[in-house]
Amino acid sequence: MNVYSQLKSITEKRKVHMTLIDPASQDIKRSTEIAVEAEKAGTDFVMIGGSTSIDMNAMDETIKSIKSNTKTPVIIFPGSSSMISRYADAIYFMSLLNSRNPEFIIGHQVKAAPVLKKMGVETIPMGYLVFSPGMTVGKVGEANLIDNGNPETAVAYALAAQMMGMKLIYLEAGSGSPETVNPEVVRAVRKVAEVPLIVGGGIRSPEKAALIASAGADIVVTGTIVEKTSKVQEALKPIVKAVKETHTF
Ligand code: 1GP
Repeated sequence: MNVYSQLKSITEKRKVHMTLIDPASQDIKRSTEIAVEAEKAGTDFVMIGGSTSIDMNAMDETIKSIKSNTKTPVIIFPGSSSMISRYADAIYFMSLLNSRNPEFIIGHQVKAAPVLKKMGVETIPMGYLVFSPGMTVGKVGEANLIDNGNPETAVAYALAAQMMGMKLIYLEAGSGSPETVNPEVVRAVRKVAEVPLIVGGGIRSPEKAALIASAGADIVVTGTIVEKTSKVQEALKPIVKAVKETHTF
């Protein structure tokens, strides 16, 4: 079963937790330790990537190390066309739909596509939407930030992503954001989404994770929380539990 089918079949039964590890934030040894601890905490998938571009060799070495120490599927969350690796289980073939710069909508994708085809890595088409405050990804990705209190704009973008054939929709407040995507925005997008909905940015407690999941996120991503603690498993376990036990209502 490919990663997308695996993801779809889990989201049909329950909510999914993903751990984001940014290889630009620490060395390979530490990134691997975080993945090992996150697996013990019950995370479903590991995402590797971020807004700071790193080269293919660093991606390869990080993913090889994580793959040889864990069984959790690894999905690349690329910030640029160089952030690819044959060792990953899949890559989000993502488009930052609300960027002002076509490079982030289609440019990097055109550069990466022939390389990915040769590698044979599974590509999952994903519409990526950045909300205020947007943090680093909002600046680097030159996003026209979507107002976090404006469900109409978010819904219009999500519908457009879906009509373009994207298989996932990601609502992003920005890594380390002081606030999450507004649960009302999540709820409104969930109503029209026919594909799994990912939400991330600023989720650092089980309560916030449950709030976002109950509003309609199928997949909840946390990143900063595991990079800021020496007790990854302890910090992550209650968040993973909250996500997996929450239902949309
Ligand atoms: C960022 O959505 C992810 O792309 C995770 O955000 O680092 O705030 O958990 P945090």
